Amino acid sequence: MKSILLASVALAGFAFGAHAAGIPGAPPPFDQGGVKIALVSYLSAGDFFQAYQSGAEAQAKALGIDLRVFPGRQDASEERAQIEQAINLGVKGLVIDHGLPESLKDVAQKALDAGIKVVAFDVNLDNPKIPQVEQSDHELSRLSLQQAIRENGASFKAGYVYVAGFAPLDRRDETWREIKAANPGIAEVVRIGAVNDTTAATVADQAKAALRAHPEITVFFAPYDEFARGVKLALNELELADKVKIYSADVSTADIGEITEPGSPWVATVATNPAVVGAVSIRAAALAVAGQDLPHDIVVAPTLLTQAALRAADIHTIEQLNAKLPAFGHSPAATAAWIPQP
Ligand code: SR1
Repeated sequence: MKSILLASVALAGFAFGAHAAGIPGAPPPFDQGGVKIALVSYLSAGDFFQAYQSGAEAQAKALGIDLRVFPGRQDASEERAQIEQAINLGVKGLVIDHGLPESLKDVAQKALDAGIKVVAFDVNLDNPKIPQVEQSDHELSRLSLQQAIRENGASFKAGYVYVAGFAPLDRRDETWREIKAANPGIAEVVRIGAVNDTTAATVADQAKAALRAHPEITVFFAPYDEFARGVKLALNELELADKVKIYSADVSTADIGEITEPGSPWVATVATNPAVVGAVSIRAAALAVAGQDLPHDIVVAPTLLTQAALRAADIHTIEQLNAKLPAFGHSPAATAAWIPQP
Protein backbone atom coordinates (compact mmCIF):
# COMPACT_ATOMS: atom_id res chain seq x y z
CA MET A 1 0.00 0.00 0.00
CA LYS A 2 2.80 2.39 1.02
CA SER A 3 4.73 1.72 -2.19
CA ILE A 4 1.58 2.33 -4.29
CA LEU A 5 1.15 5.62 -2.48
CA LEU A 6 4.78 6.61 -2.99
CA ALA A 7 4.65 5.64 -6.66
CA SER A 8 1.54 7.70 -7.22
CA VAL A 9 3.14 10.67 -5.51
CA ALA A 10 6.18 10.30 -7.75
CA LEU A 11 4.07 9.95 -10.89
CA ALA A 12 1.70 12.76 -10.10
CA GLY A 13 4.62 14.82 -8.94
CA PHE A 14 2.66 18.04 -8.60
CA ALA A 15 2.03 19.98 -5.46
CA PHE A 16 0.40 23.17 -6.69
CA GLY A 17 -1.21 25.02 -3.85
CA ALA A 18 -2.07 28.36 -2.46
CA HIS A 19 0.47 30.19 -4.61
CA ALA A 20 0.35 28.16 -7.82
CA ALA A 21 0.05 31.39 -9.81
CA GLY A 22 3.01 33.01 -8.08
CA ILE A 23 3.66 35.02 -4.94
CA PRO A 24 3.05 38.73 -5.33
CA GLY A 25 6.24 40.64 -4.53
CA ALA A 26 8.45 37.53 -4.59
CA PRO A 27 11.68 37.60 -6.59
CA PRO A 28 11.63 35.83 -9.97
CA PRO A 29 10.83 33.08 -10.75
CA PHE A 30 8.59 32.74 -7.67
CA ASP A 31 6.47 35.73 -8.75
CA GLN A 32 5.16 33.52 -11.58
CA GLY A 33 4.61 30.21 -9.73
CA GLY A 34 5.10 26.64 -10.93
CA VAL A 35 8.86 26.62 -10.32
CA LYS A 36 10.04 23.03 -10.75
CA ILE A 37 12.11 21.65 -7.88
CA ALA A 38 13.03 18.00 -7.31
CA LEU A 39 13.44 16.20 -4.01
CA VAL A 40 15.56 13.08 -4.48
CA SER A 41 15.88 10.84 -1.42
CA TYR A 42 18.00 7.81 -0.60
CA LEU A 43 15.72 6.52 2.17
CA SER A 44 11.95 6.84 2.41
CA ALA A 45 10.96 4.15 4.92
CA GLY A 46 10.39 5.13 8.53
CA ASP A 47 8.71 7.97 10.37
CA PHE A 48 11.57 10.44 10.03
CA PHE A 49 11.70 10.30 6.25
CA GLN A 50 7.93 10.32 5.77
CA ALA A 51 7.59 13.39 8.01
CA TYR A 52 10.55 15.04 6.24
CA GLN A 53 8.85 14.53 2.87
CA SER A 54 5.49 15.84 4.17
CA GLY A 55 7.20 18.98 5.48
CA ALA A 56 8.95 19.50 2.14
CA GLU A 57 5.66 19.08 0.27
CA ALA A 58 3.81 21.51 2.55
CA GLN A 59 6.53 24.17 2.13
CA ALA A 60 6.60 23.61 -1.64
CA LYS A 61 2.83 24.06 -1.80
CA ALA A 62 3.04 27.31 0.18
CA LEU A 63 5.65 28.56 -2.32
CA GLY A 64 3.68 27.50 -5.41
CA ILE A 65 6.48 25.11 -6.31
CA ASP A 66 5.87 22.21 -8.70
CA LEU A 67 7.69 19.67 -6.52
CA ARG A 68 8.83 16.41 -8.11
CA VAL A 69 9.38 13.80 -5.41
CA PHE A 70 11.68 10.87 -6.13
CA PRO A 71 11.31 8.47 -3.21
CA GLY A 72 14.37 6.61 -1.97
CA ARG A 73 14.75 2.87 -2.01
CA GLN A 74 18.19 2.56 -0.37
CA ASP A 75 19.66 2.17 -3.81
CA ALA A 76 22.65 4.34 -4.74
CA SER A 77 22.41 3.73 -8.49
CA GLU A 78 18.67 4.48 -8.51
CA GLU A 79 19.31 7.75 -6.65
CA ARG A 80 21.88 8.72 -9.30
CA ALA A 81 19.41 7.83 -12.05
CA GLN A 82 16.71 9.91 -10.37
CA ILE A 83 19.03 12.93 -10.24
CA GLU A 84 19.67 12.46 -13.97
CA GLN A 85 15.89 12.34 -14.53
CA ALA A 86 15.44 15.54 -12.52
CA ILE A 87 18.11 17.26 -14.64
CA ASN A 88 16.31 16.12 -17.80
CA LEU A 89 13.00 17.43 -16.44
CA GLY A 90 14.53 20.90 -16.40
CA VAL A 91 14.11 21.52 -12.68
CA LYS A 92 15.49 24.80 -11.36
CA GLY A 93 16.37 23.41 -7.95
CA LEU A 94 17.30 20.05 -6.52
CA VAL A 95 17.32 18.79 -2.93
CA ILE A 96 19.43 15.67 -2.40
CA ASP A 97 18.34 13.97 0.81
CA HIS A 98 20.88 11.44 2.19
CA GLY A 99 22.86 9.06 0.03
CA LEU A 100 26.34 7.77 -0.49
CA PRO A 101 28.62 10.73 -1.34
CA GLU A 102 30.91 8.88 -3.74
CA SER A 103 27.98 7.86 -5.93
CA LEU A 104 26.50 11.36 -6.00
CA LYS A 105 29.32 13.91 -6.27
CA ASP A 106 29.70 13.81 -10.05
CA VAL A 107 25.98 13.78 -10.81
CA ALA A 108 25.43 16.66 -8.36
CA GLN A 109 28.17 18.57 -10.21
CA LYS A 110 26.38 17.74 -13.49
CA ALA A 111 23.23 19.37 -12.07
CA LEU A 112 25.22 22.47 -11.08
CA ASP A 113 26.77 22.60 -14.56
CA ALA A 114 23.23 22.56 -15.99
CA GLY A 115 22.46 25.70 -13.96
CA ILE A 116 20.43 23.87 -11.31
CA LYS A 117 20.74 25.04 -7.70
CA VAL A 118 21.52 22.09 -5.47
CA VAL A 119 20.97 21.75 -1.71
CA ALA A 120 22.03 18.67 0.26
CA PHE A 121 20.42 17.32 3.41
CA ASP A 122 22.58 14.96 5.45
CA VAL A 123 24.95 14.03 2.66
CA ASN A 124 28.35 15.64 2.37
CA LEU A 125 28.94 16.30 -1.32
CA ASP A 126 32.13 18.21 -0.55
CA ASN A 127 31.21 21.06 -2.84
CA PRO A 128 31.32 24.72 -1.76
CA LYS A 129 28.48 25.45 -4.21
CA ILE A 130 26.12 23.01 -2.43
CA PRO A 131 24.65 24.27 0.85
CA GLN A 132 24.26 21.58 3.48
CA VAL A 133 21.21 21.23 5.74
CA GLU A 134 21.79 19.32 8.98
CA GLN A 135 20.37 18.87 12.46
CA SER A 136 23.51 19.87 14.36
CA ASP A 137 24.35 16.21 14.79
CA HIS A 138 27.32 16.79 17.09
CA GLU A 139 25.10 18.74 19.48
CA LEU A 140 22.31 16.17 19.11
CA SER A 141 24.67 13.35 20.05
CA ARG A 142 26.20 15.36 22.91
CA LEU A 143 22.79 16.16 24.44
CA SER A 144 21.73 12.52 24.26
CA LEU A 145 24.97 11.27 25.83
CA GLN A 146 25.03 13.98 28.50
CA GLN A 147 21.58 12.78 29.53
CA ALA A 148 22.91 9.21 29.66
CA ILE A 149 25.72 10.39 31.95
CA ARG A 150 23.30 12.39 34.13
CA GLU A 151 21.12 9.31 34.63
CA ASN A 152 23.79 6.58 34.81
CA GLY A 153 26.97 8.29 35.97
CA ALA A 154 30.15 8.42 33.90
CA SER A 155 30.90 4.74 34.22
CA PHE A 156 28.79 2.14 32.40
CA LYS A 157 28.94 -0.66 29.86
CA ALA A 158 27.25 0.35 26.65
CA GLY A 159 25.89 -1.15 23.49
CA TYR A 160 26.13 1.11 20.46
CA VAL A 161 24.23 1.14 17.16
CA TYR A 162 26.08 2.65 14.21
CA VAL A 163 26.41 2.27 10.45
CA ALA A 164 29.30 4.17 8.86
CA GLY A 165 28.85 6.20 5.69
CA PHE A 166 25.71 8.19 6.58
CA ALA A 167 26.74 11.79 7.30
CA PRO A 168 24.47 12.30 10.35
CA LEU A 169 25.50 8.97 11.89
CA ASP A 170 29.18 9.70 11.22
CA ARG A 171 28.87 13.09 12.93
CA ARG A 172 27.04 11.54 15.91
CA ASP A 173 29.77 8.92 16.06
CA GLU A 174 32.49 11.61 16.26
CA THR A 175 30.82 12.92 19.42
CA TRP A 176 30.39 9.38 20.83
CA ARG A 177 34.16 8.88 20.41
CA GLU A 178 34.89 12.24 22.09
CA ILE A 179 32.59 11.46 25.02
CA LYS A 180 34.17 8.03 25.49
CA ALA A 181 37.65 9.56 25.41
CA ALA A 182 36.65 12.14 28.01
CA ASN A 183 34.95 9.52 30.22
CA PRO A 184 37.16 6.42 30.41
CA GLY A 185 34.56 4.71 32.61
CA ILE A 186 32.24 4.42 29.62
CA ALA A 187 32.99 1.18 27.78
CA GLU A 188 31.49 0.28 24.41
CA VAL A 189 31.23 -3.48 24.79
CA VAL A 190 29.33 -4.19 21.59
CA ARG A 191 28.56 -2.45 18.32
CA ILE A 192 25.72 -3.42 16.00
CA GLY A 193 23.86 -1.72 13.16
CA ALA A 194 22.00 -1.97 9.87
CA VAL A 195 20.17 0.45 7.58
CA ASN A 196 17.78 -1.33 5.24
CA ASP A 197 14.06 -1.69 4.43
CA THR A 198 13.44 -3.18 7.88
CA THR A 199 16.04 -1.43 10.01
CA ALA A 200 14.23 -1.81 13.36
CA ALA A 201 13.62 -5.54 12.90
CA THR A 202 17.21 -6.20 11.82
CA VAL A 203 18.60 -4.19 14.72
CA ALA A 204 16.26 -6.05 17.10
CA ASP A 205 17.77 -9.39 16.03
CA GLN A 206 21.31 -8.01 16.39
CA ALA A 207 20.52 -6.45 19.77
CA LYS A 208 19.09 -9.72 21.09
CA ALA A 209 22.34 -11.53 20.29
CA ALA A 210 24.39 -8.65 21.73
CA LEU A 211 22.41 -8.52 24.98
CA ARG A 212 22.61 -12.29 25.46
CA ALA A 213 26.39 -12.16 24.96
CA HIS A 214 26.83 -9.06 27.17
CA PRO A 215 24.52 -9.11 30.18
CA GLU A 216 26.70 -6.36 31.71
CA ILE A 217 25.20 -3.74 29.34
CA THR A 218 23.10 -1.11 31.13
CA VAL A 219 22.97 1.61 28.45
CA PHE A 220 22.31 1.43 24.70
CA PHE A 221 23.22 4.44 22.58
CA ALA A 222 21.03 4.16 19.48
CA PRO A 223 21.16 7.54 17.71
CA TYR A 224 18.42 6.97 15.08
CA ASP A 225 14.82 6.21 16.07
CA GLU A 226 14.67 3.04 13.96
CA PHE A 227 17.74 1.81 15.90
CA ALA A 228 16.09 2.66 19.22
CA ARG A 229 12.90 0.82 18.25
CA GLY A 230 14.97 -2.23 17.38
CA VAL A 231 16.82 -2.21 20.70
CA LYS A 232 13.54 -1.70 22.56
CA LEU A 233 11.99 -4.70 20.79
CA ALA A 234 14.96 -6.81 21.86
CA LEU A 235 14.82 -5.62 25.48
CA ASN A 236 11.11 -6.34 25.71
CA GLU A 237 11.53 -9.79 24.22
CA LEU A 238 14.39 -10.64 26.60
CA GLU A 239 12.50 -9.07 29.54
CA LEU A 240 15.40 -6.70 30.16
CA ALA A 241 13.45 -3.45 29.87
CA ASP A 242 14.06 -2.63 33.53
CA LYS A 243 17.83 -3.25 33.28
CA VAL A 244 18.93 -1.29 30.21
CA LYS A 245 18.19 2.31 29.19
CA ILE A 246 18.06 3.56 25.59
CA TYR A 247 19.26 7.02 24.50
CA SER A 248 18.45 7.97 20.94
CA ALA A 249 17.90 10.57 18.24
CA ASP A 250 14.70 11.54 16.36
CA VAL A 251 11.07 11.67 17.37
CA SER A 252 7.65 10.97 15.86
CA THR A 253 4.19 10.57 17.34
CA ALA A 254 4.72 6.80 17.36
CA ASP A 255 8.10 7.26 19.08
CA ILE A 256 6.51 9.42 21.80
CA GLY A 257 4.09 6.55 22.45
CA GLU A 258 6.99 4.08 22.73
CA ILE A 259 9.00 6.38 25.00
CA THR A 260 6.18 7.21 27.41
CA GLU A 261 4.47 3.81 27.68
CA PRO A 262 4.70 2.23 31.15
CA GLY A 263 8.01 0.47 31.74
CA SER A 264 9.62 1.73 28.53
CA PRO A 265 13.43 1.46 28.51
CA TRP A 266 13.61 4.30 25.92
CA VAL A 267 14.27 7.15 28.33
CA ALA A 268 15.47 10.03 26.17
CA THR A 269 15.80 11.21 22.61
CA VAL A 270 17.19 14.36 21.01
CA ALA A 271 15.33 15.55 17.97
CA THR A 272 14.18 18.16 15.54
CA ASN A 273 10.74 18.09 13.96
CA PRO A 274 11.58 16.32 10.66
CA ALA A 275 8.76 18.15 8.85
CA VAL A 276 10.50 21.41 9.78
CA VAL A 277 13.79 20.07 8.35
CA GLY A 278 11.95 19.15 5.12
CA ALA A 279 10.49 22.66 4.94
CA VAL A 280 13.91 24.23 5.58
CA SER A 281 15.41 22.15 2.75
CA ILE A 282 12.82 23.44 0.29
CA ARG A 283 13.18 27.04 1.48
CA ALA A 284 16.95 26.76 1.05
CA ALA A 285 16.50 25.52 -2.52
CA ALA A 286 14.00 28.34 -3.21
CA LEU A 287 16.40 30.99 -1.89
CA ALA A 288 19.17 29.55 -4.05
CA VAL A 289 16.93 29.53 -7.14
CA ALA A 290 15.97 33.16 -6.41
CA GLY A 291 19.68 34.03 -6.27
CA GLN A 292 19.49 35.07 -2.63
CA ASP A 293 22.12 34.66 0.08
CA LEU A 294 22.36 31.33 1.82
CA PRO A 295 24.97 30.15 4.34
CA HIS A 296 26.84 26.98 3.40
CA ASP A 297 25.78 25.27 6.63
CA ILE A 298 22.08 25.48 7.40
CA VAL A 299 21.39 24.08 10.84
CA VAL A 300 18.11 23.08 12.48
CA ALA A 301 18.75 22.85 16.22
CA PRO A 302 17.58 19.73 18.08
CA THR A 303 15.84 19.51 21.47
CA LEU A 304 16.37 17.03 24.32
CA LEU A 305 13.14 15.15 25.06
CA THR A 306 13.23 12.98 28.15
CA GLN A 307 10.69 10.35 29.05
CA ALA A 308 10.08 12.13 32.36
CA ALA A 309 9.45 15.51 30.72
CA LEU A 310 7.14 14.06 28.05
CA ARG A 311 5.12 12.23 30.68
CA ALA A 312 5.00 15.25 33.01
CA ALA A 313 3.78 17.51 30.21
CA ASP A 314 1.29 14.84 29.04
CA ILE A 315 2.65 15.01 25.48
CA HIS A 316 1.49 12.31 23.06
CA THR A 317 1.94 13.80 19.60
CA ILE A 318 4.28 15.90 17.48
CA GLU A 319 1.53 18.55 17.25
CA GLN A 320 1.50 18.85 21.05
CA LEU A 321 5.28 19.20 21.02
CA ASN A 322 5.02 21.94 18.39
CA ALA A 323 2.53 23.78 20.61
CA LYS A 324 4.56 23.32 23.78
CA LEU A 325 7.97 24.12 22.26
CA PRO A 326 7.70 26.78 19.54
CA ALA A 327 11.41 26.32 18.68
CA PHE A 328 10.64 22.68 17.85
CA GLY A 329 7.77 23.52 15.50
CA HIS A 330 9.52 26.29 13.56
CA SER A 331 13.01 27.06 12.40
CA PRO A 332 14.37 30.50 11.54
CA ALA A 333 16.75 28.84 9.05
CA ALA A 334 16.46 29.76 5.37
CA THR A 335 13.62 32.24 5.73
CA ALA A 336 12.84 35.48 3.89
CA ALA A 337 9.98 37.94 4.10
CA TRP A 338 8.55 36.72 0.77
CA ILE A 339 8.54 33.04 1.75
CA PRO A 340 5.22 31.92 3.29
CA GLN A 341 5.57 29.32 6.04
CA PRO A 342 3.40 26.22 5.62
C1 SR1 B 1 20.50 6.42 8.22
S1 SR1 B 1 20.62 8.06 8.67
C2 SR1 B 1 19.30 8.28 9.75
C3 SR1 B 1 19.23 9.67 10.27
O1 SR1 B 1 18.99 10.56 9.22
C4 SR1 B 1 18.37 11.73 9.77
O2 SR1 B 1 19.41 12.59 10.09
C5 SR1 B 1 17.64 11.28 10.99
O3 SR1 B 1 17.88 12.11 12.09
C6 SR1 B 1 18.08 9.86 11.21
O4 SR1 B 1 18.49 9.61 12.53
